[in-house]
Amino acid sequence: MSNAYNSKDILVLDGLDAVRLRPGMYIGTTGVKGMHHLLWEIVDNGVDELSNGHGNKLTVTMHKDNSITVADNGRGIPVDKHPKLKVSGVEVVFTQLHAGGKFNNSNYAYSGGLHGVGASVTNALSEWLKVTVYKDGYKYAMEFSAVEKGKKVTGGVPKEPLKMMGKTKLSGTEVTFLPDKRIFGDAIFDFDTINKRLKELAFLNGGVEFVLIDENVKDEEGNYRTKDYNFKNGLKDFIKYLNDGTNVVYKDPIYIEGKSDLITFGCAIQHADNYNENFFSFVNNIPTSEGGTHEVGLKSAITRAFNDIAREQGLLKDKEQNLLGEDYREGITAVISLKLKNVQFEGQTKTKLGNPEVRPEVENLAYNALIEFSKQKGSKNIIAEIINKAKGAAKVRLAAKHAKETARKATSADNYSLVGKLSSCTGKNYLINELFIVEGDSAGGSAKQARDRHYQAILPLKGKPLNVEKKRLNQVLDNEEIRTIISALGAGIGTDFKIENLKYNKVIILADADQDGAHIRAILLTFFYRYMRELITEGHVYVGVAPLYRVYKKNFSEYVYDDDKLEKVIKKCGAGYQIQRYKGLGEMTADQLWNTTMAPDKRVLVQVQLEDVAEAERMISTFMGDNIEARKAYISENANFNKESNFEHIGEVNGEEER
Ligand code: TTJ
Repeated sequence: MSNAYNSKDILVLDGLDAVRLRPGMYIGTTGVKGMHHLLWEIVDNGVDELSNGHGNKLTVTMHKDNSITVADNGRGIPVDKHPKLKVSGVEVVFTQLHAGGKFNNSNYAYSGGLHGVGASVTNALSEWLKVTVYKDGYKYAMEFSAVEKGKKVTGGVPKEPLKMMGKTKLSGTEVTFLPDKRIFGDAIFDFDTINKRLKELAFLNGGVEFVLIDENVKDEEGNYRTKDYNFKNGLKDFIKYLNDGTNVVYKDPIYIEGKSDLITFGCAIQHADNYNENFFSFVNNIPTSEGGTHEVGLKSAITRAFNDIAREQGLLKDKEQNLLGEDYREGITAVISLKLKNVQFEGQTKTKLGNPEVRPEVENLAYNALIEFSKQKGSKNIIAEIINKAKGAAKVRLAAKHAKETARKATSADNYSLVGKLSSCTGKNYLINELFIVEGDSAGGSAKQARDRHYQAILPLKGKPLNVEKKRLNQVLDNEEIRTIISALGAGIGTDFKIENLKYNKVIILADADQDGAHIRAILLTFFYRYMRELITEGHVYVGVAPLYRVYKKNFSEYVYDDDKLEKVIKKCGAGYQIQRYKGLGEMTADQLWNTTMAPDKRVLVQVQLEDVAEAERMISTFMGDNIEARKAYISENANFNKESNFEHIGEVNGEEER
């Protein structure tokens, strides 16, 4: 059988050639993360079908050879010939750039795909891809593969046209592909990454079941590692999950939805007895971490609706002023999931919804839905709690003004006494200066000995700094560890934070790879997130990853940073190997600390990103909440920076600057 079965496909393959030529343009990177984009493209196609009410289950199966299968029980990709292109719908979907959602727009309510590039990009960057369609009583199959011609590799070439394979009672689409090693090297799919995304999709698509099967790992009974999610109450379940471990003000989250010609959305809201504001927004199942017009619209709706409801129910008297948006948002957790056809993403990370027409649309629909909600039986208590909490927030607004004064004082120049513990660097070039915040005095001491004092400053932390989750600004500033950090960074705090005054380009947190270390890291990240957010969004915050082991013998020595990599290194070392295990930074000599964690050409730094704010928030509320068991379980499961799959966020991996 010839591979390129039909000469006119050459034209079809032109687009895929462009993808092979510049993969980064389509999937961001050619590292682990880019490889996962191949999967998200396929998954999103399946989710589109299911979320439109066709089918209710999507399964992802990780195979041993790093190939991966996505199967849904929807209607199946069209098999009939495309009128213009004269090939099957299946072939169009996998060979035409952008064909994913545009094959027949009336069949797709919303164009899917993480970046909307479609399934053909996955095909173009795979060694092979197989698709099986179960549709209208028949089973069909087709196969594509990358073909080498001399030095040139062409991706996604059909082996032969779509073939009818016989009868079936099933319905759905199944796609299996193997990412091409010529593009992605030895990158492999990561269970935790896929698990997290499928769980998020399960929350966003209530009633759809998501299953993940990992054929690489078996339990004692010989069953493959499996996760199975089905959240019948969708966004309400999402909110309950996010607020797990916090004290909520009312038990059942509010749920509203809206629909117009332009948009549909669902939204869940719940208030907790803390002072934070957490909005999580999604557009077409894609997280919009930078917010945008849908969030703005929702916030206006909440303020306007609750003020009107409060007046209507006599909770705000005529002579009392309206409460502010920030009052109603104190302690709020809200999730909004919006569906929209022509999406414009903006912002630094293209995670901000730009469509201006969305703001008034969401505002009106959400306002009406909230007024509707206030008329339902059983909403009275919830509304009373919300208004009461907002009134409390309004009262302390004045106190907060006072707190800002304190903040100014904390950053003023006469505060030298506070930086007593800081060993500053001699150089004044903030573009290269680095501040290490180090857990424990002993590690702090080693770090001071080891550092290059020209550009590396050390701030040892005694014990745990203040838990900032449950405090208002003025209380936060009473804490000495926190004041030391503020003074050292020199850029102020809260609304007075001025990134241009920052004295260090990199702020590197060095904590042990254990539960206490994870806790300290979380507290510091929470503090930065709440009071110096730009520090994180502008990419100045890093977590230094310390090695867990050294594997060595005569003429061999290698540090291991990831538990999962230990075996590999042992094999590499060979017979007669020895292992040294590091329980904490404090156990390392100054030399070792320098060579593993501080020297720019050797260390492993993970740049802290807001990419997954939902998970960060959950981490924070779990860490800071009162549920100690949940906290412990969470830390060991999720707060592990010693994982190579995380190293892709790295500003530098062993000295290599970010691509
Ligand atoms: C299109 O309109 C007619 C009925 O079927 C619609 C469709 O394309 N459905 C569809 C596509 N269901 N599932 C997919 C799909 C699933 C996976 C896993 C991967 C891809 C590329 C598409």
